[in-house]
Amino acid sequence: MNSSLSDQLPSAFFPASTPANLTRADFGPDFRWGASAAAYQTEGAWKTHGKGRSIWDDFTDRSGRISRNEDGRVAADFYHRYETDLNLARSLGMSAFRFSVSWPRVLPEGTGAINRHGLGFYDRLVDACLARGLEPWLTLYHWDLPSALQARGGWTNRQVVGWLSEYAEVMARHLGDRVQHWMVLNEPMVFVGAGHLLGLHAPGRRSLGAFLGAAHHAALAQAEGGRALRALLPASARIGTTFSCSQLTPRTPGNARDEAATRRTDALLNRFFVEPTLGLGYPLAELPLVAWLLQRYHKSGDEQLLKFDFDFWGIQNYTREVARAAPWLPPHWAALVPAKQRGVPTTDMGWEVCPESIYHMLRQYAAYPGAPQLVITESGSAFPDELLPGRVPDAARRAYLQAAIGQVRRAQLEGVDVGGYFAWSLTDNFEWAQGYAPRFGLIHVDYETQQRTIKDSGLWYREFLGGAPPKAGRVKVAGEASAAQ
Ligand code: GCO
Repeated sequence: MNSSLSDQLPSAFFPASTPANLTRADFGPDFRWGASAAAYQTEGAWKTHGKGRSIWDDFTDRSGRISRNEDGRVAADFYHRYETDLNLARSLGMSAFRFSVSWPRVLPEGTGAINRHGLGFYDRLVDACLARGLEPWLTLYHWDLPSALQARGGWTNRQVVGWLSEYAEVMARHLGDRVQHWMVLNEPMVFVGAGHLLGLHAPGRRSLGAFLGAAHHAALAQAEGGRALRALLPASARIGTTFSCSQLTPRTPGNARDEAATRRTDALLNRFFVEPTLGLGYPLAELPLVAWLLQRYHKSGDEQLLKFDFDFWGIQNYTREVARAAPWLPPHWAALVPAKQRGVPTTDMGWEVCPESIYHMLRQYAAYPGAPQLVITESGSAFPDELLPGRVPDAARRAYLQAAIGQVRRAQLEGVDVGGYFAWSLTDNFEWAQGYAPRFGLIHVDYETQQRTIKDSGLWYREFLGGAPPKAGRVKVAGEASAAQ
Protein backbone atom coordinates (compact mmCIF):
# COMPACT_ATOMS: atom_id res chain seq x y z
CA MET A 1 0.00 0.00 0.00
CA ASN A 2 1.21 3.38 -0.96
CA SER A 3 2.39 5.16 2.18
CA SER A 4 0.69 8.48 1.46
CA LEU A 5 -2.63 6.63 1.45
CA SER A 6 -2.00 4.92 4.74
CA ASP A 7 -1.13 8.30 6.28
CA GLN A 8 -4.50 9.69 5.24
CA LEU A 9 -6.75 6.83 6.27
CA PRO A 10 -7.54 4.95 9.49
CA SER A 11 -5.72 1.67 10.05
CA ALA A 12 -8.99 -0.27 9.57
CA PHE A 13 -8.30 -0.01 5.83
CA PHE A 14 -4.99 -1.84 6.16
CA PRO A 15 -5.45 -5.20 7.86
CA ALA A 16 -2.09 -6.71 8.70
CA SER A 17 -3.47 -10.07 7.53
CA THR A 18 -3.55 -8.91 3.88
CA PRO A 19 -1.05 -10.79 1.69
CA ALA A 20 1.55 -8.40 0.29
CA ASN A 21 2.47 -7.57 -3.32
CA LEU A 22 -0.49 -9.23 -4.96
CA THR A 23 -0.91 -9.31 -8.71
CA ARG A 24 -3.78 -10.41 -10.92
CA ALA A 25 -1.77 -13.51 -11.84
CA ASP A 26 -1.81 -14.73 -8.21
CA PHE A 27 -5.54 -15.42 -8.54
CA GLY A 28 -5.09 -17.71 -11.53
CA PRO A 29 -6.04 -17.44 -15.20
CA ASP A 30 -9.66 -18.53 -14.72
CA PHE A 31 -10.46 -16.01 -12.02
CA ARG A 32 -13.17 -13.59 -13.20
CA TRP A 33 -12.63 -9.88 -12.63
CA GLY A 34 -15.55 -7.58 -13.07
CA ALA A 35 -18.06 -5.17 -11.64
CA SER A 36 -21.75 -5.50 -10.86
CA ALA A 37 -24.82 -3.40 -11.53
CA ALA A 38 -28.59 -3.79 -11.25
CA ALA A 39 -31.44 -2.79 -13.53
CA TYR A 40 -33.43 -0.44 -11.32
CA GLN A 41 -30.31 1.20 -9.93
CA THR A 42 -28.78 2.04 -13.31
CA GLU A 43 -31.04 1.68 -16.34
CA GLY A 44 -33.53 4.50 -16.01
CA ALA A 45 -35.92 4.40 -19.00
CA TRP A 46 -38.61 3.52 -16.50
CA LYS A 47 -41.44 3.51 -19.02
CA THR A 48 -39.61 3.32 -22.31
CA HIS A 49 -40.55 0.86 -25.07
CA GLY A 50 -43.37 -0.87 -23.26
CA LYS A 51 -41.71 -1.49 -19.89
CA GLY A 52 -44.24 -2.28 -17.15
CA ARG A 53 -44.12 -0.77 -13.68
CA SER A 54 -42.18 -2.37 -10.88
CA ILE A 55 -42.64 -2.18 -7.12
CA TRP A 56 -39.71 0.24 -7.06
CA ASP A 57 -41.50 2.61 -9.45
CA ASP A 58 -44.43 2.49 -7.04
CA PHE A 59 -42.40 2.73 -3.85
CA THR A 60 -40.35 5.70 -5.03
CA ASP A 61 -43.55 7.42 -6.20
CA ARG A 62 -45.66 6.92 -3.16
CA SER A 63 -43.87 5.83 -0.03
CA GLY A 64 -42.21 9.10 0.97
CA ARG A 65 -39.44 6.91 2.32
CA ILE A 66 -36.64 7.71 -0.15
CA SER A 67 -34.02 10.34 0.66
CA ARG A 68 -34.84 13.63 -1.08
CA ASN A 69 -37.74 11.80 -2.80
CA GLU A 70 -35.38 10.56 -5.48
CA ASP A 71 -36.25 7.74 -7.85
CA GLY A 72 -34.77 5.52 -10.55
CA ARG A 73 -36.60 7.03 -13.53
CA VAL A 74 -33.34 8.15 -15.13
CA ALA A 75 -30.68 6.74 -12.78
CA ALA A 76 -27.36 6.38 -14.65
CA ASP A 77 -29.24 6.18 -17.97
CA PHE A 78 -27.60 2.82 -18.60
CA TYR A 79 -30.45 1.86 -20.94
CA HIS A 80 -29.12 4.42 -23.41
CA ARG A 81 -25.45 4.50 -22.39
CA TYR A 82 -24.64 0.83 -21.93
CA GLU A 83 -22.10 0.82 -24.75
CA THR A 84 -20.13 3.65 -23.17
CA ASP A 85 -20.21 1.92 -19.80
CA LEU A 86 -19.15 -1.43 -21.23
CA ASN A 87 -16.31 0.30 -23.06
CA LEU A 88 -15.20 1.72 -19.75
CA ALA A 89 -15.43 -1.69 -18.06
CA ARG A 90 -13.33 -3.11 -20.83
CA SER A 91 -10.82 -0.29 -20.65
CA LEU A 92 -10.30 -1.06 -16.96
CA GLY A 93 -9.30 -4.63 -17.88
CA MET A 94 -12.36 -6.46 -16.60
CA SER A 95 -13.25 -9.84 -18.02
CA ALA A 96 -16.86 -10.00 -16.84
CA PHE A 97 -19.86 -7.78 -16.16
CA ARG A 98 -22.74 -8.62 -13.85
CA PHE A 99 -26.11 -7.01 -14.49
CA SER A 100 -29.74 -7.79 -13.73
CA VAL A 101 -32.72 -8.03 -16.03
CA SER A 102 -35.73 -5.88 -15.24
CA TRP A 103 -38.57 -8.40 -15.04
CA PRO A 104 -41.29 -5.84 -15.97
CA ARG A 105 -39.27 -4.65 -18.95
CA VAL A 106 -39.51 -8.15 -20.37
CA LEU A 107 -42.89 -9.21 -18.96
CA PRO A 108 -44.84 -5.99 -18.25
CA GLU A 109 -47.59 -7.90 -16.48
CA GLY A 110 -45.15 -10.26 -14.77
CA THR A 111 -46.42 -13.29 -16.67
CA GLY A 112 -47.83 -13.90 -20.11
CA ALA A 113 -47.18 -11.44 -22.93
CA ILE A 114 -43.53 -10.73 -23.69
CA ASN A 115 -42.40 -7.20 -24.50
CA ARG A 116 -40.14 -7.79 -27.50
CA HIS A 117 -38.53 -4.37 -27.15
CA GLY A 118 -37.58 -5.13 -23.58
CA LEU A 119 -36.10 -8.47 -24.51
CA GLY A 120 -34.33 -6.72 -27.39
CA PHE A 121 -32.48 -4.47 -24.94
CA TYR A 122 -30.98 -7.48 -23.13
CA ASP A 123 -30.11 -9.02 -26.49
CA ARG A 124 -28.12 -5.97 -27.40
CA LEU A 125 -26.58 -5.72 -23.95
CA VAL A 126 -25.40 -9.32 -23.99
CA ASP A 127 -24.06 -8.99 -27.53
CA ALA A 128 -22.28 -5.78 -26.58
CA CYS A 129 -20.64 -7.54 -23.62
CA LEU A 130 -19.50 -10.42 -25.79
CA ALA A 131 -18.17 -8.09 -28.50
CA ARG A 132 -15.93 -6.50 -25.85
CA GLY A 133 -14.69 -9.73 -24.33
CA LEU A 134 -16.80 -9.19 -21.20
CA GLU A 135 -18.49 -12.32 -19.99
CA PRO A 136 -22.13 -11.49 -19.19
CA TRP A 137 -23.24 -12.62 -15.69
CA LEU A 138 -27.00 -12.32 -15.50
CA THR A 139 -29.11 -11.91 -12.36
CA LEU A 140 -32.79 -12.63 -12.87
CA TYR A 141 -34.19 -10.85 -9.84
CA HIS A 142 -32.59 -7.76 -8.34
CA TRP A 143 -35.67 -6.50 -6.51
CA ASP A 144 -37.86 -4.92 -9.22
CA LEU A 145 -40.92 -7.15 -9.05
CA PRO A 146 -43.59 -6.27 -11.62
CA SER A 147 -46.32 -4.20 -9.95
CA ALA A 148 -48.94 -6.44 -11.55
CA LEU A 149 -47.60 -9.31 -9.44
CA GLN A 150 -47.48 -7.21 -6.28
CA ALA A 151 -51.18 -6.57 -6.84
CA ARG A 152 -51.60 -10.33 -6.47
CA GLY A 153 -49.62 -10.45 -3.22
CA GLY A 154 -46.10 -10.43 -4.62
CA TRP A 155 -43.65 -12.47 -2.57
CA THR A 156 -46.29 -13.27 0.03
CA ASN A 157 -48.26 -15.28 -2.57
CA ARG A 158 -46.85 -18.76 -3.07
CA GLN A 159 -47.68 -18.48 -6.76
CA VAL A 160 -44.62 -16.24 -7.08
CA VAL A 161 -42.59 -19.43 -7.35
CA GLY A 162 -44.31 -20.25 -10.63
CA TRP A 163 -44.18 -16.65 -11.84
CA LEU A 164 -40.43 -16.48 -11.31
CA SER A 165 -39.93 -19.81 -13.05
CA GLU A 166 -41.90 -18.66 -16.07
CA TYR A 167 -39.75 -15.54 -16.26
CA ALA A 168 -36.58 -17.66 -15.85
CA GLU A 169 -37.71 -19.81 -18.77
CA VAL A 170 -38.30 -16.79 -21.00
CA MET A 171 -34.79 -15.53 -20.30
CA ALA A 172 -33.15 -18.95 -20.64
CA ARG A 173 -34.86 -19.57 -23.98
CA HIS A 174 -33.81 -16.19 -25.23
CA LEU A 175 -30.26 -15.78 -23.93
CA GLY A 176 -29.23 -19.34 -23.09
CA ASP A 177 -27.17 -19.55 -26.26
CA ARG A 178 -24.98 -16.61 -25.17
CA VAL A 179 -25.08 -16.28 -21.39
CA GLN A 180 -23.14 -18.90 -19.43
CA HIS A 181 -23.49 -17.50 -15.90
CA TRP A 182 -26.87 -17.07 -14.28
CA MET A 183 -27.96 -15.98 -10.81
CA VAL A 184 -31.52 -16.52 -9.68
CA LEU A 185 -31.93 -14.03 -6.81
CA ASN A 186 -30.02 -11.07 -5.49
CA GLU A 187 -29.77 -11.14 -1.70
CA PRO A 188 -33.12 -12.63 -0.68
CA MET A 189 -32.67 -11.68 2.99
CA VAL A 190 -32.43 -8.02 2.02
CA PHE A 191 -35.45 -7.75 -0.26
CA VAL A 192 -37.53 -9.94 2.01
CA GLY A 193 -36.40 -8.28 5.26
CA ALA A 194 -36.07 -4.63 4.22
CA GLY A 195 -39.16 -4.96 2.01
CA HIS A 196 -41.57 -6.88 4.26
CA LEU A 197 -40.39 -6.53 7.87
CA LEU A 198 -38.62 -3.18 8.11
CA GLY A 199 -40.60 -1.28 5.46
CA LEU A 200 -37.42 0.38 4.17
CA HIS A 201 -37.54 -1.07 0.66
CA ALA A 202 -40.34 -1.87 -1.77
CA PRO A 203 -43.06 -2.94 -1.24
CA GLY A 204 -42.74 -1.22 2.16
CA ARG A 205 -44.49 -3.78 4.37
CA ARG A 206 -43.88 -4.02 8.13
CA SER A 207 -45.24 -7.39 9.09
CA LEU A 208 -43.65 -10.44 10.61
CA GLY A 209 -46.14 -12.67 8.79
CA ALA A 210 -45.47 -11.05 5.42
CA PHE A 211 -41.74 -11.34 6.08
CA LEU A 212 -41.82 -15.06 6.82
CA GLY A 213 -44.22 -15.86 3.99
CA ALA A 214 -42.08 -13.90 1.56
CA ALA A 215 -38.94 -15.56 2.95
CA HIS A 216 -40.28 -19.07 2.43
CA HIS A 217 -41.53 -18.30 -1.06
CA ALA A 218 -38.22 -16.66 -1.97
CA ALA A 219 -36.35 -19.75 -0.77
CA LEU A 220 -38.65 -21.97 -2.84
CA ALA A 221 -38.30 -19.66 -5.85
CA GLN A 222 -34.52 -19.66 -5.51
CA ALA A 223 -34.45 -23.45 -5.97
CA GLU A 224 -37.31 -23.69 -8.44
CA GLY A 225 -35.79 -20.90 -10.54
CA GLY A 226 -32.56 -22.89 -10.57
CA ARG A 227 -34.42 -25.96 -11.81
CA ALA A 228 -36.22 -23.94 -14.50
CA LEU A 229 -32.89 -22.66 -15.78
CA ARG A 230 -31.24 -26.08 -15.61
CA ALA A 231 -33.99 -27.64 -17.69
CA LEU A 232 -33.45 -25.23 -20.56
CA LEU A 233 -29.82 -24.12 -20.49
CA PRO A 234 -26.98 -25.97 -22.16
CA ALA A 235 -25.07 -28.35 -19.89
CA SER A 236 -22.12 -25.95 -19.85
CA ALA A 237 -24.14 -23.16 -18.18
CA ARG A 238 -23.32 -22.32 -14.57
CA ILE A 239 -26.25 -21.54 -12.32
CA GLY A 240 -25.85 -19.65 -9.07
CA THR A 241 -27.65 -17.36 -6.71
CA THR A 242 -26.40 -14.65 -4.36
CA PHE A 243 -26.43 -14.12 -0.61
CA SER A 244 -25.86 -11.02 1.50
CA CYS A 245 -23.65 -11.76 4.48
CA SER A 246 -21.68 -10.04 7.21
CA GLN A 247 -19.24 -11.36 9.76
CA LEU A 248 -20.92 -11.17 13.15
CA THR A 249 -19.26 -10.62 16.48
CA PRO A 250 -20.84 -10.17 19.92
CA ARG A 251 -20.97 -6.73 21.52
CA THR A 252 -19.30 -8.13 24.62
CA PRO A 253 -17.21 -11.17 23.77
CA GLY A 254 -17.62 -13.78 26.47
CA ASN A 255 -21.03 -12.45 27.52
CA ALA A 256 -23.31 -15.47 27.11
CA ARG A 257 -26.40 -13.47 26.15
CA ASP A 258 -24.60 -11.46 23.48
CA GLU A 259 -22.88 -14.60 22.20
CA ALA A 260 -26.24 -16.37 21.86
CA ALA A 261 -27.75 -13.28 20.18
CA THR A 262 -24.85 -13.34 17.73
CA ARG A 263 -25.55 -16.97 16.85
CA ARG A 264 -29.23 -16.21 16.30
CA THR A 265 -28.40 -13.22 14.12
CA ASP A 266 -25.95 -15.31 12.12
CA ALA A 267 -28.70 -17.90 11.58
CA LEU A 268 -31.07 -15.25 10.31
CA LEU A 269 -28.73 -13.06 8.27
CA ASN A 270 -26.10 -15.47 6.97
CA ARG A 271 -27.50 -19.01 7.06
CA PHE A 272 -31.22 -18.76 6.39
CA PHE A 273 -31.26 -18.95 2.58
CA VAL A 274 -28.21 -21.07 1.94
CA GLU A 275 -28.85 -24.06 4.18
CA PRO A 276 -32.16 -25.14 2.60
CA THR A 277 -30.41 -25.37 -0.79
CA LEU A 278 -28.11 -28.00 0.71
CA GLY A 279 -30.99 -30.01 2.14
CA LEU A 280 -30.25 -28.83 5.69
CA GLY A 281 -33.55 -26.98 6.04
CA TYR A 282 -33.70 -23.58 7.72
CA PRO A 283 -31.49 -22.99 10.79
CA LEU A 284 -34.50 -23.19 13.09
CA ALA A 285 -32.81 -24.51 16.20
CA GLU A 286 -31.54 -20.94 16.71
CA LEU A 287 -34.83 -19.35 15.68
CA PRO A 288 -37.75 -20.94 17.57
CA LEU A 289 -40.21 -18.13 16.88
CA VAL A 290 -39.44 -18.30 13.19
CA ALA A 291 -39.85 -22.10 13.32
CA TRP A 292 -43.29 -21.74 14.87
CA LEU A 293 -44.52 -19.00 12.52
CA LEU A 294 -43.10 -20.59 9.42
CA GLN A 295 -45.28 -23.68 9.80
CA ARG A 296 -48.14 -21.69 8.35
CA TYR A 297 -46.37 -21.40 5.00
CA HIS A 298 -44.57 -24.71 4.91
CA LYS A 299 -46.21 -27.57 3.03
CA SER A 300 -45.19 -31.18 3.25
CA GLY A 301 -42.56 -31.93 0.66
CA ASP A 302 -41.13 -28.42 0.76
CA GLU A 303 -37.82 -29.65 2.24
CA GLN A 304 -37.16 -31.36 -1.08
CA LEU A 305 -38.29 -28.37 -3.12
CA LEU A 306 -35.93 -26.05 -1.24
CA LYS A 307 -32.88 -28.01 -2.38
CA PHE A 308 -30.91 -27.11 -5.45
CA ASP A 309 -27.41 -27.98 -6.42
CA PHE A 310 -26.05 -24.57 -7.42
CA ASP A 311 -22.84 -24.44 -9.45
CA PHE A 312 -21.68 -21.40 -7.50
CA TRP A 313 -22.81 -19.14 -4.68
CA GLY A 314 -22.51 -15.40 -5.08
CA ILE A 315 -21.16 -13.93 -1.84
CA GLN A 316 -21.96 -10.23 -1.24
CA ASN A 317 -20.23 -8.55 1.61
CA TYR A 318 -19.81 -4.94 2.69
CA THR A 319 -19.14 -4.87 6.41
CA ARG A 320 -19.07 -6.61 9.75
CA GLU A 321 -21.90 -6.37 12.27
CA VAL A 322 -21.89 -6.47 16.04
CA ALA A 323 -24.87 -8.11 17.76
CA ARG A 324 -26.32 -7.84 21.23
CA ALA A 325 -29.18 -9.49 23.06
CA ALA A 326 -32.48 -7.59 22.65
CA PRO A 327 -35.25 -9.57 24.39
CA TRP A 328 -37.89 -7.17 23.03
CA LEU A 329 -37.02 -7.54 19.38
CA PRO A 330 -38.54 -10.37 17.33
CA PRO A 331 -37.98 -12.56 15.46
CA HIS A 332 -34.52 -13.38 16.82
CA TRP A 333 -34.35 -11.29 20.01
CA ALA A 334 -31.17 -9.55 18.99
CA ALA A 335 -30.15 -6.14 17.70
CA LEU A 336 -27.24 -4.83 15.70
CA VAL A 337 -25.12 -2.18 17.36
CA PRO A 338 -24.71 0.66 14.82
CA ALA A 339 -21.09 1.24 13.82
CA LYS A 340 -21.37 4.93 14.71
CA GLN A 341 -22.11 3.99 18.33
CA ARG A 342 -19.07 1.75 18.34
CA GLY A 343 -16.75 4.57 17.32
CA VAL A 344 -15.22 2.66 14.40
CA PRO A 345 -14.44 4.16 10.98
CA THR A 346 -17.49 3.98 8.72
CA THR A 347 -18.46 4.35 5.09
CA ASP A 348 -21.07 6.78 3.80
CA MET A 349 -23.70 4.08 4.50
CA GLY A 350 -22.74 4.14 8.18
CA TRP A 351 -21.22 0.68 7.84
CA GLU A 352 -18.01 -0.27 9.63
CA VAL A 353 -14.95 -0.33 7.39
CA CYS A 354 -13.95 -3.96 7.81
CA PRO A 355 -12.40 -5.59 4.76
CA GLU A 356 -11.56 -8.71 6.79
CA SER A 357 -15.28 -9.54 6.95
CA ILE A 358 -15.06 -10.83 3.37
CA TYR A 359 -12.40 -13.34 4.37
CA HIS A 360 -14.43 -14.58 7.35
CA MET A 361 -17.55 -15.02 5.24
CA LEU A 362 -15.69 -16.89 2.53
CA ARG A 363 -14.35 -19.24 5.20
CA GLN A 364 -17.80 -19.67 6.73
CA TYR A 365 -19.57 -20.51 3.45
CA ALA A 366 -16.76 -22.71 2.18
CA ALA A 367 -17.01 -24.80 5.37
CA TYR A 368 -20.38 -26.27 4.37
CA PRO A 369 -19.92 -29.84 3.16
CA GLY A 370 -20.97 -29.77 -0.48
CA ALA A 371 -20.40 -26.03 -0.89
CA PRO A 372 -19.91 -25.11 -4.56
CA GLN A 373 -17.40 -22.58 -5.81
CA LEU A 374 -17.80 -19.15 -4.24
CA VAL A 375 -17.73 -15.96 -6.29
CA ILE A 376 -17.65 -12.48 -4.80
CA THR A 377 -20.55 -11.04 -6.79
CA GLU A 378 -20.56 -7.76 -4.83
CA SER A 379 -18.03 -5.98 -2.65
CA GLY A 380 -17.55 -2.26 -2.34
CA SER A 381 -17.81 0.92 -0.33
CA ALA A 382 -19.56 4.27 -0.52
CA PHE A 383 -17.66 7.44 0.31
CA PRO A 384 -18.36 11.05 -0.62
CA ASP A 385 -16.54 11.98 -3.82
CA GLU A 386 -14.93 15.17 -4.95
CA LEU A 387 -15.16 15.69 -8.70
CA LEU A 388 -12.13 17.61 -9.97
CA PRO A 389 -11.66 18.31 -13.67
CA GLY A 390 -11.30 14.80 -15.14
CA ARG A 391 -10.46 13.20 -11.83
CA VAL A 392 -12.00 11.83 -8.63
CA PRO A 393 -9.39 11.26 -5.91
CA ASP A 394 -11.28 8.59 -3.90
CA ALA A 395 -8.49 7.35 -1.66
CA ALA A 396 -10.81 5.58 0.78
CA ARG A 397 -12.69 3.57 -1.87
CA ARG A 398 -9.43 2.68 -3.52
CA ALA A 399 -7.91 1.45 -0.26
CA TYR A 400 -11.04 -0.56 0.54
CA LEU A 401 -11.02 -2.22 -2.89
CA GLN A 402 -7.39 -3.13 -2.53
CA ALA A 403 -7.89 -4.51 0.99
CA ALA A 404 -11.00 -6.51 0.04
CA ILE A 405 -9.20 -8.11 -2.90
CA GLY A 406 -6.33 -8.93 -0.55
CA GLN A 407 -8.72 -10.63 1.85
CA VAL A 408 -10.14 -12.72 -0.98
CA ARG A 409 -6.62 -13.89 -1.76
CA ARG A 410 -6.07 -14.65 1.93
CA ALA A 411 -9.07 -17.00 1.81
CA GLN A 412 -7.81 -18.58 -1.41
CA LEU A 413 -4.41 -19.17 0.14
CA GLU A 414 -6.16 -21.08 2.91
CA GLY A 415 -7.83 -23.34 0.38
CA VAL A 416 -11.16 -21.62 -0.28
CA ASP A 417 -12.30 -22.06 -3.89
CA VAL A 418 -13.13 -18.49 -4.99
CA GLY A 419 -13.77 -18.00 -8.69
CA GLY A 420 -14.16 -14.27 -9.14
CA TYR A 421 -14.44 -10.76 -7.77
CA PHE A 422 -17.09 -8.29 -8.91
CA ALA A 423 -16.78 -4.80 -7.50
CA TRP A 424 -19.99 -3.03 -6.55
CA SER A 425 -20.41 -1.02 -8.64
CA LEU A 426 -19.26 -0.15 -12.15
CA THR A 427 -20.78 3.33 -12.00
CA ASP A 428 -22.47 5.37 -9.29
CA ASN A 429 -26.17 4.58 -9.18
CA PHE A 430 -29.46 4.77 -7.29
CA GLU A 431 -28.84 3.39 -3.80
CA TRP A 432 -32.44 2.38 -2.97
CA ALA A 433 -33.83 4.18 0.10
CA GLN A 434 -30.75 6.40 0.25
CA GLY A 435 -31.23 7.73 -3.27
CA TYR A 436 -28.22 9.07 -5.15
CA ALA A 437 -26.13 10.36 -2.25
CA PRO A 438 -24.09 7.25 -1.47
CA ARG A 439 -21.65 6.65 -4.29
CA PHE A 440 -20.32 3.13 -4.80
CA GLY A 441 -19.03 3.41 -8.37
CA LEU A 442 -15.52 2.91 -9.67
CA ILE A 443 -16.74 5.42 -12.23
CA HIS A 444 -18.28 8.71 -11.18
CA VAL A 445 -21.59 9.78 -12.70
CA ASP A 446 -22.47 13.46 -12.88
CA TYR A 447 -26.26 13.11 -12.76
CA GLU A 448 -26.78 16.53 -14.35
CA THR A 449 -24.88 15.68 -17.51
CA GLN A 450 -24.49 11.88 -17.24
CA GLN A 451 -20.78 12.46 -17.79
CA ARG A 452 -18.62 9.55 -16.62
CA THR A 453 -15.23 10.01 -14.95
CA ILE A 454 -13.08 7.10 -13.87
CA LYS A 455 -12.26 7.50 -10.17
CA ASP A 456 -8.83 6.78 -8.73
CA SER A 457 -10.24 3.48 -7.44
CA GLY A 458 -11.11 2.55 -11.03
CA LEU A 459 -7.64 3.61 -12.18
CA TRP A 460 -6.13 1.45 -9.45
CA TYR A 461 -8.30 -1.50 -10.58
CA ARG A 462 -7.10 -0.92 -14.14
CA GLU A 463 -3.49 -0.91 -13.03
CA PHE A 464 -4.02 -4.07 -10.99
CA LEU A 465 -5.82 -5.82 -13.84
CA GLY A 466 -3.22 -4.71 -16.35
CA GLY A 467 -5.62 -2.67 -18.49
CA ALA A 468 -7.66 -3.95 -21.38
CA PRO A 469 -5.90 -6.58 -23.46
CA PRO A 470 -6.07 -5.72 -27.16
CA LYS A 471 -9.05 -7.33 -28.79
CA ALA A 472 -9.07 -8.05 -32.48
CA GLY A 473 -12.01 -6.76 -34.47
CA ARG A 474 -13.40 -4.69 -31.66
CA VAL A 475 -15.87 -2.08 -32.77
CA LYS A 476 -15.15 1.39 -31.55
CA VAL A 477 -18.26 3.03 -30.22
CA ALA A 478 -19.03 6.73 -30.36
CA GLY A 479 -18.38 8.51 -27.09
CA GLU A 480 -15.78 6.01 -25.98
CA ALA A 481 -12.69 8.16 -26.29
CA SER A 482 -14.05 11.07 -24.31
CA ALA A 483 -15.69 8.90 -21.70
CA ALA A 484 -12.71 6.63 -21.18
CA GLN A 485 -10.24 9.49 -21.10
C1 GCO B 1 -27.21 -5.38 -2.68
C2 GCO B 1 -27.44 -4.62 -3.56
C3 GCO B 1 -26.97 -3.43 -4.16
C4 GCO B 1 -26.64 -2.32 -3.25
C5 GCO B 1 -25.33 -2.53 -2.58
C6 GCO B 1 -24.95 -1.41 -1.65
O1 GCO B 1 -27.25 -6.42 -3.45
O2 GCO B 1 -27.22 -5.12 -1.53
O3 GCO B 1 -27.24 -5.54 -4.56
O4 GCO B 1 -28.09 -3.20 -4.92
O5 GCO B 1 -26.59 -1.15 -3.99
O6 GCO B 1 -25.38 -3.69 -1.84
O7 GCO B 1 -25.88 -1.29 -0.64
